[in-house]
Amino acid sequence: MTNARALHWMLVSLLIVALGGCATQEKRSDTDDRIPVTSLDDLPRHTYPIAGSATEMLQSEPDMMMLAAAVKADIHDVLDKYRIEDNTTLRRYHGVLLTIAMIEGDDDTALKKVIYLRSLEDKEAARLLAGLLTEAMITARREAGADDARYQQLVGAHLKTRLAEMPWDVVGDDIEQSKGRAEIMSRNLVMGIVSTRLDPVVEQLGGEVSADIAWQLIGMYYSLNHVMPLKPVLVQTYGDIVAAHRVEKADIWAARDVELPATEPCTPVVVAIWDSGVDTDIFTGQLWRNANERPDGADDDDNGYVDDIHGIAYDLQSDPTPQLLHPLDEMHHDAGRAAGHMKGFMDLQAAIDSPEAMGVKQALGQLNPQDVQPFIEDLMLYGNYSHGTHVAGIAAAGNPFIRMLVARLTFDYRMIPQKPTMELAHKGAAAAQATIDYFNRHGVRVVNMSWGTDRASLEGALEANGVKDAEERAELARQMYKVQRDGLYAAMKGAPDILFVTSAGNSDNDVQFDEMIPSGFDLPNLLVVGAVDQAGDPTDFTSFGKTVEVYANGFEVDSYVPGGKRMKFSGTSMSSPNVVNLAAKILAIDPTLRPTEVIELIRAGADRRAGDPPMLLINPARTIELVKK
Ligand SMILES: [Ca+2]
Ligand SMILES: [Ca+2]
Repeated sequence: MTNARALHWMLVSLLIVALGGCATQEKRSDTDDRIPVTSLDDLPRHTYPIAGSATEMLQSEPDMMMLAAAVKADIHDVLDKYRIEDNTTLRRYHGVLLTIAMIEGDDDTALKKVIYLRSLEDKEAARLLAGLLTEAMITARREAGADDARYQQLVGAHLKTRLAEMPWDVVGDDIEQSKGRAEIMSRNLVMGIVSTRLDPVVEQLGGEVSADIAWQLIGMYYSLNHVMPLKPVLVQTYGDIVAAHRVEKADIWAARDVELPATEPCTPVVVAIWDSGVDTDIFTGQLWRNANERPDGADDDDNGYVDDIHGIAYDLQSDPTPQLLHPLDEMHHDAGRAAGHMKGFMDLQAAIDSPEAMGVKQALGQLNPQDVQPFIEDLMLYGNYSHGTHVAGIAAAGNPFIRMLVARLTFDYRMIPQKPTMELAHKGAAAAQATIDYFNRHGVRVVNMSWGTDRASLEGALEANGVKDAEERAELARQMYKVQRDGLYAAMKGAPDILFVTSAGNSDNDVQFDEMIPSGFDLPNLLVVGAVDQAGDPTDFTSFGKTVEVYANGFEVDSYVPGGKRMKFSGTSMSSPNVVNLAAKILAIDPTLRPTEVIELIRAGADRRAGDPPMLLINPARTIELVKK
């Protein structure tokens, strides 16, 4: 499916260095006559002129101040005119206003925004941590002035005081990630992203960019000039706090885990790993096998797929290919290096001082702007290459009765993604239908879908490919999205005997407001899964919304990467296959159950996590007990 995104969160946090901050609807009077907004698509598109290249713009204070003023005026306009019933979107708008207030030195507005942003946070850890750095920076510059030699030390001291008061079991994961993010902050990295990702786009667009890009520029400007100079003191402060509090959180999952002994009287269950591809060599004995196909370069069973012995694959253009694992021939450097960097990034996020974490810090330190594109693309390509295998390992653990059928779809790893077209949208929808038809023909009972797409990313990809008119981009994206959404929805609905399990996504957003598919679908044979950590606490990245029914472990989950080594990945991509793992075991014990009955057993066995927000955490041991009754 073209423009689908692997739900990988590592790169998102890499790129978004500064557009942080968060905020609740400012109280209005009861006679609110603003236009209600229930979807991101209902909001107006603003555009902004860019003088010269994005690189030049970022280095010109007067130009950036003008851009910030124009963006601020438009956001105020939107907030006056529309009643936005989505905290994530409100957080984005007010977060940009906070950044602009900081750039403008408007401390009073910035402090008000911090308080407001906290009230918009749905997650406890985020509510506690939102705006702490901003407050520390403002307090420090009121005491000493930002140019004073004492300023940096004062920021560190104020931040440390505030962090020390926080309950570590609630905010620990987030602070460890803050340390990791501080460590990878680099001017060259940001400037490299600007020159390879934004400069060509701005040129193609003729100097008129969307609010999306304008906001990115403002965030980068703030990061470069206000946050990055604090890097040493931030690394030190977060590091001290982590070192002082570090206790491994209790792991609640081992006690809930179930292993099916090979001797049990169970039935083999066909489970599809619909993902970026799988290294099948790792899973001997746990693979589905097409008895009518041989590895001879021919389509022996005449079903339209050459050599589909363990499954099928589609490339980026949604054309069939026999390669069940994403090829690596487009790597700029060798794959081993990218694998090391991937592990290094994951370790940095977890505040683990491994040799790989050291390696990635060194590599980033030496990175010139022209090296940024190959560096990031190799990492993204390795991410796509390894994603499906990692997911498969989680789905298959402890189950000798699983028979995995691989269905590969392809995600773009390039900084400027393939241009979306109507033709590709139709091909993607047809490939989705053909894939689900294949599942139906071969007795698939459960499908893992750790991916998703949305309308806004199509709009962004059109802008990245130089489609100039904002309204035209919006309309084209709407049409292509409709083709993909309707196609996928119809195909899933048409397979009511298959249980589909999908990840909520890693954007900390409401999946329906943002029109995410498939996680925004409401179907009786679909289960949407969010991510918690090893202790069952919500992760800062997990998306939510009323279609998200259960939560499972999606934080630093250990599984295979191609070749058979193991690595810890985080994301709702990892929580979804934990639920598939359970569903496959349920069906191995009782193959007569229908998808809705499997969902009901998963829900009935789950633990209700009290607190804010309340969540259902899967409990495989209890659910399996219920099945055996
Ligand atoms: Ca075939
Ligand atoms: Ca063949």
